[in-house]
Amino acid sequence: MFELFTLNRHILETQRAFPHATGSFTGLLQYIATAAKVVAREVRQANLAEHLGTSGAVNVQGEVQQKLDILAHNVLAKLMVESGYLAAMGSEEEDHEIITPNDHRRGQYVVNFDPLDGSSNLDANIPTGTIFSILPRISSSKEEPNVTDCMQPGRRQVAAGYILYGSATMFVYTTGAGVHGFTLDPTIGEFLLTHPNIKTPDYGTYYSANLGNRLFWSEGVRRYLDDLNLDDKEHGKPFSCRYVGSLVADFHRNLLYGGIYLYPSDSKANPGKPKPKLRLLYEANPLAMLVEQAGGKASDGHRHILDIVPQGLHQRVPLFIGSRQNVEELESYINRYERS
Ligand code: AHM
Ligand code: MG
Repeated sequence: MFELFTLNRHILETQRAFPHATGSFTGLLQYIATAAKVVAREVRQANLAEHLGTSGAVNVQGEVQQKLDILAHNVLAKLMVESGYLAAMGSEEEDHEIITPNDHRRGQYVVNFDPLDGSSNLDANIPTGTIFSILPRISSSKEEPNVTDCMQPGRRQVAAGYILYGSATMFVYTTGAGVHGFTLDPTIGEFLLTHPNIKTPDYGTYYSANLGNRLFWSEGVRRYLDDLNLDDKEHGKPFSCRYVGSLVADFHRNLLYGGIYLYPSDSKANPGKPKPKLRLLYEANPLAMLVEQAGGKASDGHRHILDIVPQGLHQRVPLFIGSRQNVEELESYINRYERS
């Protein structure tokens, strides 16, 4: 008989190691896990329940919102507010920070999240994900929580994780003591530990990038990509390219198999003015904490992602993330061909 190690048990046992833990953090993670099960159910039934397609609205990023983007945001936001453990949150789907209303109990934590990443893939039945970052509240409990609570460098995260809605639903998280993955057993409605203490290979031979943007990348990134495509068997080259276009799915695959995910700045929409796409607070930071905990690295080409001081709730950053040696090799190309 295999050991029935549920996510709830894992969270509780991890937190028991901290003698001063109040249970708030444990409670918050449990609420997120419950919300994830609801979102997973909705994603699975979307085709039948007519939840696919666009909502007709556009979010602050200028992106068309899918019906499920809004549904996932509402489920997560409602449950986290009701938990009583949260002071404020930042969501990809809301222009401004969301403050827990003062008729609710306000807690000591802040969550930044992307409710349903990769949602433009939904109609084609391709995996999507939820990404979350948990920070300590910095405003005092006597003052109103505010946007500065959400805008903290990634190094201050106390936990981070994602839920992957793939062929199975997985919950992968870290509280700074390794990365642990759980698979939802739909017959009992529990996440079960299937991937304890995930370590990412130090070097991998896969890369994930939208190669359609290649012409609009900087010289350093282009030369790095050319290097990966060389005939050099000793270093596992040419690498294999695997790109789903859903960050959680691409990241998860590389975390397990090793390699690098790249989303550099590109000048496709703004000739001469390269711009990044992915968001720092609820895409790059949580995945950076996870990858570092698994032994990998996350960089914007010059700096550790986790050291960046946020300038805005929806700030975008170039993202190079994955196996440590691969990311460092990319950085050496950027240093050689570009000035910061
Ligand atoms: P989203 O948060 O609006 O879904 O956008 C983020 C997504 C990532 O999941 C994915 O890696 C990337 O955007 C794909 O971008 P592109 O279509 O340019 O390859
Ligand atoms: Mg996203």
